Amino acid sequence: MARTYREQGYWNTDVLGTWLARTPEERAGTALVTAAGSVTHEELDRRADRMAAGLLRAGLTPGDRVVVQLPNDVDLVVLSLALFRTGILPVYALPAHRTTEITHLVTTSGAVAYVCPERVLDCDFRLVAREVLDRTDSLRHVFVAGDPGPYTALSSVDGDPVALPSPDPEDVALFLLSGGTSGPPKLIPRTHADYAYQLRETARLCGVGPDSVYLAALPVEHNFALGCPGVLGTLRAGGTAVLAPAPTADVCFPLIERAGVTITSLVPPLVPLWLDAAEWTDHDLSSLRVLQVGGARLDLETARQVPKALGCTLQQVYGMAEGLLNYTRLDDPEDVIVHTQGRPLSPADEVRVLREDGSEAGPGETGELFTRGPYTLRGYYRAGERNRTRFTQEGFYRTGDLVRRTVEGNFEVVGRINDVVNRGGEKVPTLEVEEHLLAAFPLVGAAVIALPDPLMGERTCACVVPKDSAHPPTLRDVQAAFRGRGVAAYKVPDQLVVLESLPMTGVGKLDKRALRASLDA
Ligand code: OOB
Repeated sequence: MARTYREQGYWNTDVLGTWLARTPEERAGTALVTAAGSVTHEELDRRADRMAAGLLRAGLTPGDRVVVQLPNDVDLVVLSLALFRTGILPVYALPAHRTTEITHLVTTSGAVAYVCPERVLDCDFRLVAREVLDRTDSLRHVFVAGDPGPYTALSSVDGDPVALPSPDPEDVALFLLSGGTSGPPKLIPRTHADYAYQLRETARLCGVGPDSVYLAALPVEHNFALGCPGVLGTLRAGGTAVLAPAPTADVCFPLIERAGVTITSLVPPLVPLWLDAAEWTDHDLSSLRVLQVGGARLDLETARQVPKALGCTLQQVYGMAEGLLNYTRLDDPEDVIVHTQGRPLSPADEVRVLREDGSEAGPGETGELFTRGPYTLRGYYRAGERNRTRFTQEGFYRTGDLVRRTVEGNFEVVGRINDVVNRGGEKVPTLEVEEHLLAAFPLVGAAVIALPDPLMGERTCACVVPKDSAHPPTLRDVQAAFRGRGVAAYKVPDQLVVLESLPMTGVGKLDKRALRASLDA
């Protein structure tokens, strides 16, 4: 397969981090915009080279792993480019992650460094770093954007540019996190060649070029805003990336007006909020051409309203950090754009929709999606046994998604096989939440299920059976316990149901279907 991808030009000598604008006019153009100011391509290039030199001077070496957790800001982009250029591998954590998740990422990746902000809202990340250092043994550096406290300031990672090794295009360039089908997130290795192909091809599909201005409203550490085409795809096409510290309309609308944003991406729960705000705003949003929506299912009514309310084209994106990306095309008929989640990005993407017995499902019939292609992983990093169940012998990735394919080849996502709550695009692994509940309270049993939610699509409902039925925990107790355990806020259950027992199947397995049905009733 690798030979085919090379021969057909999907993989070439392109590596990440080196595509910045070349002509003098391009180099003088704006690469990044934040609320605080802007940075040209030339300056971004220079700062990345200086940080690359600083990282090597600090003793990091190519192949080392670094857990990166920074808000959408210039530092995050400079650092990413510096890491790609040195062959040091970022492990992208989400801004919402806390000690539990960061500890897991450091342990699994064997990271030698953790890069975090000084603080965001109520969280002092230097305290997170302290706990992670106590619980792991590979970390040698903590770099902090802002006041470093006892650690090293990221701004001091600097040096006169040095000759850099050129990475092999088929080497791993970065790690993304799985949405977590069960348990904590798994690491997804993405190579220079595969990710560079994704960036080229997504920019082409979305019409992103030197005149494009992409707004990163979602966290840049997530595949959607990083590379679909996102910040990296826009930069390599010579365009401008705008970095928003939050995805809310009050933060993003002024940036859209100021920078003349042409394209942005959102998860579904944000869309109705943007549509409402657009009705009343004084900001000029007329530069916006494309709104990409993905991460979870977008409802029909909202989808229909987008073009009129925002004056732009809607593009549905059904993607995954593991690889495969599906898009509705900008010139698709309205019906396709509103009703489907699109079709594969690449002619080399192989997709199979299989019934439970493994046979091929027909058009319109629901089955599980299996996929293989030039930018889809062949195995999670250090996942051993798990890889045997998540991939077929021929290397197809089992997505766990239940889909239908229309006659024209567009997908509709109808649900999931695996146990995960899709909370408006944020994936909550139920097993992990159950483990936290059982560890925090004296319980006979715990089961976490997704319930339909008007805003989020799905919300997390924790069903617990307390040992002492006279003193059951309350939702507030649960919230406090999760905070105390240093778990990302999006994993805290939205609802708590106290039961006397949990329904079981014939063979004595927890029957979540029956549980869901009893709560619906
Ligand atoms: C994106 O990536 P992940 O890795 O956070 O989550 C992937 C899963 C998919 O397997 C599917 O279950 C769900 O999220 N999903 C959708 C969807 N897009 C993703 N479900 C229904 N409709 C959609 N449009 O979520 C992601 C990565 C790149 C681009 C966009 C989204």
